[in-house]
Amino acid sequence: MAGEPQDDCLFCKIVAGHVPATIVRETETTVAFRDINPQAPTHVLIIPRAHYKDAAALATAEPALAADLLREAQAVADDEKLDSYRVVFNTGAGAGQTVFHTHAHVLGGRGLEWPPG
Ligand code: DGP
Repeated sequence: MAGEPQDDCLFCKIVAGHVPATIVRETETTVAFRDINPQAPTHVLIIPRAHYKDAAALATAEPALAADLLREAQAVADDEKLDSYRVVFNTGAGAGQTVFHTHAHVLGGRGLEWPPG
């Protein structure tokens, strides 16, 4: 069923507490934790507790939950005292998505170039 935990999903295991992570924020619907391979001084991943494979699937099924991720991105930025930051949803393998459970990357704490690589 849509949104149900998947046995083979790494981020579902983090939500369940079966895989350790450095969690920085939690809400009823989301979990935010530090990326294991940080690309900036602040690199936090924000995920919905519910399993959707990517941002598009989440936004279609539960738009309010997609909005929760963006609100939490600002909360992370506030916690980390970031004046500016970048939110990235890699969507599809060709765009660099490697974990197929929706996640927002929140990056900040250094100058960020545009265009991204
Ligand atoms: P993406 O490539 O957009 O699917 O991002 C997946 C991110 O997940 C990547 O930046 C590395 C991070 N990651 C992978 N495995 C783990 C893990 O076990 N723990 C944590 N904290 N992050 C992970």
